[in-house]
Amino acid sequence: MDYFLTEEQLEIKEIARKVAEEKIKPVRAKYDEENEFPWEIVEVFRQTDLFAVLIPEEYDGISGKVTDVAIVTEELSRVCGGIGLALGGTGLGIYPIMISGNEEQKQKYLPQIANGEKLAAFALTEANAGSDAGGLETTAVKDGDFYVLNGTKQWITNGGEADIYTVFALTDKSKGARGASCFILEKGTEGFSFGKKENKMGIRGSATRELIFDNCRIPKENLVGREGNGFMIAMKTLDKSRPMVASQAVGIAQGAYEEAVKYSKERHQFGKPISSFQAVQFMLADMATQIEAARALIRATARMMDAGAKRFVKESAMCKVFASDMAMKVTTDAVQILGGYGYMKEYPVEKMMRDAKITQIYEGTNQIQRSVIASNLLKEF
Ligand code: COS
Repeated sequence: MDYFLTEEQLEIKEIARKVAEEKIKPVRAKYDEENEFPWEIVEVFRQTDLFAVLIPEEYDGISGKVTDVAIVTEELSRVCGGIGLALGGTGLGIYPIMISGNEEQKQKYLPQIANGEKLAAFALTEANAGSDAGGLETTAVKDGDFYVLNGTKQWITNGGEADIYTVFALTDKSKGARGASCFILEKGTEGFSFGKKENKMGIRGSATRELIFDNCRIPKENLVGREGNGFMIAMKTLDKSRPMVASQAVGIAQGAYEEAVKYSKERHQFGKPISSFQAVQFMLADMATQIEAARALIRATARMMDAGAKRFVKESAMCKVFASDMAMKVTTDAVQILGGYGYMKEYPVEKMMRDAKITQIYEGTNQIQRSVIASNLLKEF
């Protein structure tokens, strides 16, 4: 489908595709196998200015537009759902600063992201605060010119590798979620350390770690927004980033679909390519239709966000739930079309199926997305 992308968008898309095909494809199986962080590819993202796509021009970036980030995310994820997260997780990590940071914080941190000098990470989830994001236990107690942070964050994308962390903690325990605040924490700060690196089912080219705060002192100027605004900042960040998870899902599905089409034309059974059988054709037709529907939903939502819409909570959740459920179905069907070969690691579709699963879980499970959609649509009538 033609989305009438601008010259600049077509250029960004082409660069991301070239990076994915030429640099990521040859190493994706290695990173998946070794569960290592892809620093060599981060260097390529730097050189090709892909980090700059995350950031508006006034902070040394080249875009900051949701549509452009969605295009890049889809292209990278088409080849590998994990490696592109060095960039995607960085976007999520700096959105709180872009949304609610003051000018000084934006001037200090955003250019370092734009030029790829530093990666970022978003730290909300805890062992007992997953879907119930308001159930945080990490505390930040004011002490003169500092806040003293204590607690542990879990499953943080880019954890350990990133230099800049946006961390959510309670400044007023008595108020629960309404007592949460957001802070910028730099790697190397005393009292800030990392726990074990997780051994995951998919997106294994991405680092996921625990963050540990033990009397960690954060300068008070690193508070983002006001005390007590943290939950709202976290929710607005997720509203902005869920279409990116959806784009990741569309990319993974697109990659799996292309593998399935190619294989179905090459594989002969009963004396014919399996693509000549209606059973396979109908699967391919459904895959293509569902992918395009998800992409169209994301493009429409991104256009709305880039045009300055104030509220897109429902649309953003719709993108994530539709695209991630679609990606799970499409990647599973791709494995089915490749049959026994699809189940083997020689072909990339089993990895794509593993990578797709996380998109139904992180940045809010699809059950939470459905709750968000329902509670917002019920308010409309
Ligand atoms: N934008 C702005 N404000 C929002 C908001 C949004 N999208 N969603 C909620 N809020 C505000 C509400 O308006 C409410 O404000 P008041 O205190 O002024 O009334 C406050 O935040 C609390 O909202 P609510 O009562 O809806 O919160 P709940 O605790 O019921 O939970 C859900 C809300 C479940 C939607 C939230 O916890 C959530 O998104 N959970 C999933 C978290 C997640 O994605 N985790 C993954 C982490 S990153 S990998």
